[in-house]
Amino acid sequence: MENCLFCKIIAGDIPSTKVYEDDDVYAFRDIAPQAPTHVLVIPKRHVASVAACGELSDAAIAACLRACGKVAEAEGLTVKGFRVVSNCGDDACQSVHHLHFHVLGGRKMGEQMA
Ligand code: DGP
Repeated sequence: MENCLFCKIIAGDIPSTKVYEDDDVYAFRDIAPQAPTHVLVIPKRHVASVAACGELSDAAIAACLRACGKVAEAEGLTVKGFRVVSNCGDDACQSVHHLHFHVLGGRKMGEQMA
């Protein structure tokens, strides 16, 4: 989608540090990491958020979640654990309106999720 930051990253118009890619998914390091490992997993097809997941195929949604697990495995997070977060809308402070899953790990997370 025009004027979408993450669509530009997928297209290579804005540089990113790629961690994983397949037909449906692109994953790259967050520019402002909030944990020792902080990777963003995004569908290549533009949808705004989890609330718009109905616009994605079941296969594409599954590919995103599968990719979160693959990234966590590749980053060595599966032994001690990791967190997957998707902010959706203003109350959740979503700042980029292209569905994305934060994969966070490498340290003990806070017990509070919000
Ligand atoms: P959220 O607040 O949930 O919408 O998360 C958006 C994330 O996107 C935030 O953690 C910072 C990250 N981000 C914003 N701009 C860029 C960028 O140009 N490159 C990369 N790699 N990450 C970005």
